[in-house]
Amino acid sequence: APKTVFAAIDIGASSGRVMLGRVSPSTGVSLETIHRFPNGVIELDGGLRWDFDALFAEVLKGLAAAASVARGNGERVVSIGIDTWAVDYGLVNDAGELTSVPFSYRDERSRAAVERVHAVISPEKLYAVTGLQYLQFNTLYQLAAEPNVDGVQALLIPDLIAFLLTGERRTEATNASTTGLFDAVAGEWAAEFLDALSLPRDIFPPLIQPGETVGTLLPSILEQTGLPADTRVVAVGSHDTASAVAAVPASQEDFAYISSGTWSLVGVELPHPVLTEASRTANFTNERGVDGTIRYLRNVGGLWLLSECQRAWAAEGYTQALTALLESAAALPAGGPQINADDPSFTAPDNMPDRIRAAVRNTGAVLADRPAAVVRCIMDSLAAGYARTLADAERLTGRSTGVVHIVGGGSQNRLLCQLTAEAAGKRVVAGPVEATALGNVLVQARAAGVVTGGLAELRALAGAGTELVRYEPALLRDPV
Ligand code: LFR
Repeated sequence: APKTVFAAIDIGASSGRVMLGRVSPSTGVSLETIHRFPNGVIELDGGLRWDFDALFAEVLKGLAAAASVARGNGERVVSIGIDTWAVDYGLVNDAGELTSVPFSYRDERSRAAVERVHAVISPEKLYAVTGLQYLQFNTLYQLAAEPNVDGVQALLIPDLIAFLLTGERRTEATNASTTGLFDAVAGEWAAEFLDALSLPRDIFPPLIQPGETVGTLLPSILEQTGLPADTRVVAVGSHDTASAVAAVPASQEDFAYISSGTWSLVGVELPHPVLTEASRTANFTNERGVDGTIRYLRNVGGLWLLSECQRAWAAEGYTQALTALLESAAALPAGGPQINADDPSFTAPDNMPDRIRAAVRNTGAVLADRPAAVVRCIMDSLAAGYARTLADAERLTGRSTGVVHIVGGGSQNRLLCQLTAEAAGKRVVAGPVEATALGNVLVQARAAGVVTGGLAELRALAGAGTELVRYEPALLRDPV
């Protein structure tokens, strides 16, 4: 029989890719990137949106390439898993057509809707049921900003891709938990809130859990991709952070994690939500993880600050490679100026170096007008934000953490990892960089029966194929 492979569609805010994952219960997972494509917010019709048609075309291109690579190897793609960022959705009518181009959470339109929602449901009540951190772009505020939701359903971005591939409408549960309309304890839609906001009860399709089958591919998709007729779309942790946390290679129970990419998601895994008022005021979230776990975390600013600076500098003709820039930043002395990386004023794109300099000025300090100084400020600020959030997580859960795992793009940033270990006073274990795709593939592999076990087993496999790098809190630099 042909060997089994899994296709992972993993789309982030700055790029997407289609990968093939090969899974062995003894040696772990190997990932092959088949197709990589850029992503980013675009300005269209007076809003910041995602170029969804272009993204879907790239997905099909990637799946076709994956089918042909697998065929060439005598392998069979048994399933496809999809993950992207959370919160955002496309509105689909009865005919199955998108009625508009999906908005990005970076668009400002939801801000005005926040007060309207809170006038109907208090923030305290919202938190007591959903356990979701307040972010101005949570799905419920975006929906409240829609002029009309009659006769349409909201499909979260990964669910929208799954729908276009299979014709089946589902809402995957880990991502549903970021809508602000999901009951964290019951694991069901919060019908009372849908009613209170005059949203149809079926504004979202029914829930599906990671590991369950969404459906098989539509004939037109089979034709365009050349995938075998029995290829299934399997629900994974479709919220990218849920997939990433599922692949944190923790071997001890008292671990914390930082999924560090465009955003930094900093927290711990819990069996039950924490819905206390202290948790709400600290703005910790109780998002759902794979296998019904709770991702108890907080959004901390992320490498978006850096990528936006790089974009601004490139536009000015300054194109020093990131590694060199980070080295210059690492050579600067500790104790420099910091910003609050979480400030919503950094959410929108453009002019990032200027905005960071202005934020430093507001603290009464001065930031040198040099890219290395700006980069150092970003790294110091992120590390401080991570440390603060880790300490808050310990306080709010009453659990102490023995090790901090950093996964995602930020795990390759040695300056950030070292500064984090120092600021948190804890050992940091960095890697894998591809945790999200690994989590995606591993949940598919378990659904196919190729691997068995719970998250601990999946985590051991996630760590097996990667070299993890340790950073100790004591300065490793030469003593003076
Ligand atoms: C990370 C992420 C975060 C979510 C943010 C917006 O990629 O999914 O978890 O808060 O994007 O959707």
